[in-house]
Amino acid sequence: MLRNKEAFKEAFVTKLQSMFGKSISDASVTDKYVALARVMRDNISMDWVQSNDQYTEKEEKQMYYFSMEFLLGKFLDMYLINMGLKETCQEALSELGISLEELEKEEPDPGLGNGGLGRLAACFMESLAALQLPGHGCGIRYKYGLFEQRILDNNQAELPDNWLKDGYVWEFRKPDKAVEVHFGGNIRMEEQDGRLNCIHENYEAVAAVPYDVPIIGYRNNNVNTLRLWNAESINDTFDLASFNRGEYLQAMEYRASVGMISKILYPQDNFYEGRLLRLKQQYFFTSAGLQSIVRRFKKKYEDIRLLPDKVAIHINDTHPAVAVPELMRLLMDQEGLGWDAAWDITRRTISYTNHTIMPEALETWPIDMFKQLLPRIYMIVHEINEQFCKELWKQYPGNWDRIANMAIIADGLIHMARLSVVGSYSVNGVAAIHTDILKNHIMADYNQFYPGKFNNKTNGITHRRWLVKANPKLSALLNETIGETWVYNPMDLKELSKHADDKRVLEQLRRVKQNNKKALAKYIKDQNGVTVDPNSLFDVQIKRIHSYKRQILNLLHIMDLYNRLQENPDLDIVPRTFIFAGKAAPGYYIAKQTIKLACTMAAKINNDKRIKDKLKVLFLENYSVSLGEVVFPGADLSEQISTASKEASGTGNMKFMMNGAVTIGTMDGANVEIRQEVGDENIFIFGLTSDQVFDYYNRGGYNAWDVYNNDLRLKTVMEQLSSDYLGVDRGEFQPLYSYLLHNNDEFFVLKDFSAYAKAQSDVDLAYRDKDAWAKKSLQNIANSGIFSSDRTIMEYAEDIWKIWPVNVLGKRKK
Ligand code: 26Q
Repeated sequence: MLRNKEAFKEAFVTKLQSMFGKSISDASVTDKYVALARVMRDNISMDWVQSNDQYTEKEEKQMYYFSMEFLLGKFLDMYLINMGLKETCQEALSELGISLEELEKEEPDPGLGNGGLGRLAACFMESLAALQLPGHGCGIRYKYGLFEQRILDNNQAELPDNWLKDGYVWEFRKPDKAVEVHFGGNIRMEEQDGRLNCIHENYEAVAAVPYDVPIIGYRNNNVNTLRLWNAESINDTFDLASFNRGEYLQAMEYRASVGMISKILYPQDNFYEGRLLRLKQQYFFTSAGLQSIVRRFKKKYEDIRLLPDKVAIHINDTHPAVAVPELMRLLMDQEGLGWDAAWDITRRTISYTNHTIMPEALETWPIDMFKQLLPRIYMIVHEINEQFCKELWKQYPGNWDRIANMAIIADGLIHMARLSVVGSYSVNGVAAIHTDILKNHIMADYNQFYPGKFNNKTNGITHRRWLVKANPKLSALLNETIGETWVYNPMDLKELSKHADDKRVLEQLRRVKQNNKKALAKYIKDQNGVTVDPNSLFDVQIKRIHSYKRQILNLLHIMDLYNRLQENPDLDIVPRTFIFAGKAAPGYYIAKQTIKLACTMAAKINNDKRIKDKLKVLFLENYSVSLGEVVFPGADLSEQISTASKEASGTGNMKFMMNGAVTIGTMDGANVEIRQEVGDENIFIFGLTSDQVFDYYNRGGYNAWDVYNNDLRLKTVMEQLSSDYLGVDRGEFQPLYSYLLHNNDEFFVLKDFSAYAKAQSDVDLAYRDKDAWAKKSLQNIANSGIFSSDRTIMEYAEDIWKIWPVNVLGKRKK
């Protein structure tokens, strides 16, 4: 239908006319964007129907990825690339006098996630479709995504992210597929035909209405579904009559409370807060998702016992952990199975990924809160716990401590990670070191009790978004140098290693990087009004602001560099541009102060003429998928400096690597595997190891004040932090100072400072040799294929989900 540009032009012009009654000359940029997106949408829907039909026809097992977050990014360009229509579209539009790039700016960037976990879910969706796997997403259609960040007077300000205000062309509302979700009320047992039945009464019913977003495979005909649920009042969807009974106020109150459920994404990342609304959100989308899965399953199959053969359900962290008791409920109360059969099915259907070992991120719910909101679900959790504790007792008779540590319900709390481990057949960590820590420390008891259940699946990123889309110049160079197969087979990037000593390739690579840095410099000039030199080393830390990620370590080091430059303006250092971006949770004081510190330092350093432009500091506001797509391609150095053991994996580290940045980092998360792939000469590793960190936690022996007193350079910057040195009121950054010293530096910032400074000076030396640096950059790209989410998804598909590619027959061809 859109095979050539003439057809494309015609479809576009026709759409513009039929939708807006306008010709090109009348149409606004928004009109043109919407028309283009609509043309694409029409084209997608045929393949979508085909995919679903053929998945059903062939009786293929389906996988559903349940996640509270999907950090999607923009789709238009991605879809054009995956459908093989980008050039056709570009040419067609340009002949009509329209710039595709300009239209792309009109698309909202749906920020339905906080950070790594949400972006991982989005990368997985893309890879599933690319690999022709029948895998779908299930989540929430938040009216407001992650807040928009502005920097005002060096402080973070939060604005609502009203991403739906102009409509969203990629979603398909499916009111006929709505289901009901029930909250509160009470449970009555009733005997019927010699069977005890559970009757749920006096509950509050909420309508869950799906909005489906198509996920398009790369140059195949597979279109999978991301189903996002919207909460609506039953009156709106099912029963307008009850509205007319004079219960107007009650009805309005009910409406408002229902509307809240899918109103906003919680902006905390790696931090748990036991809010009732959060639990409502969790049960809302999990129940809706499971109901629609069971409904679809029953349309095709008679025997519910086949569920685990035809359906895999994956829970992204514990946020959808109520899937375990909810599936039990559906199987027993709705399908009439007994406990044992239901439990057997549930535990062969659900698998779980853990994304953190940070205790403050582990979810627990107070029994009373849980019971009131979800009375039937609580009964089931209670019974799961009883039976589990009995098993534990058999295995470890009399070992109360061990049993208490493993029980799902303990100390008045329901432990969602424990529920997830017990209720699933597979538990995986997201990088080798992380899985190791799970198996040997955090979940060691479970690992012994369930041998073989724990496994590793190192994270990945979709190289089609993060390389093909974000870095077209590098992609073109790769195509020219090693052919185009790497787009399907990312491991083929290894071919690039053969050119590691080819001066011409190194020179081309340098030129690509230089151009990307110029584009980034322009973005910086436009946004921050600061001129940066593309010849300086672009040193980048972009990620959520969190104490364990140690942005402060980076900032303290910059202060030290600045001090040394002030003492000696002729100090021989490679000019550097330090770039930061990232959001702080609105209530996270230390994180917000960290942003303020970065912005304050930027103002002081960027305006200091004495240091001759050797140092620039930037804080780019509103980090998002779209901003990442501009920054990763222009980075020389990737900062991955979390306290060892704290960063489960990291995925930004992979995006940098794939775009030819070299990593400075600790032996944490996937950095360990990056090092293994590129070799010691192509990465800068420093700092405490996770074993050393655990040793200090367990045995003591670390005193932050000792480090402080024995390192004059460090002491100086710490004193500056607590003074008015940065041109702020004395005491402005005292909280950061106190936080570091008075908590005995729980993330070992002071402890790792000198090792970090040394690693940074090694970077400085290495960067001077342009050829040697380009070679490091090349080796990073060449060895990044393993970090494609294609590899990750293949492993999940084969080892955990047992799903297989489906070749959808359709019009588009490879
Ligand atoms: C939980 C309860 C209440 C409110 C919020 C939350 C919550 C929300 C988001 C807890 C955790 C998160 C997000 C965690 C996250 O992004 N973890 C990251 O996951 C990545 C993908 O596996 C890893 O690469 C990162 O290392 C890990 O930090």
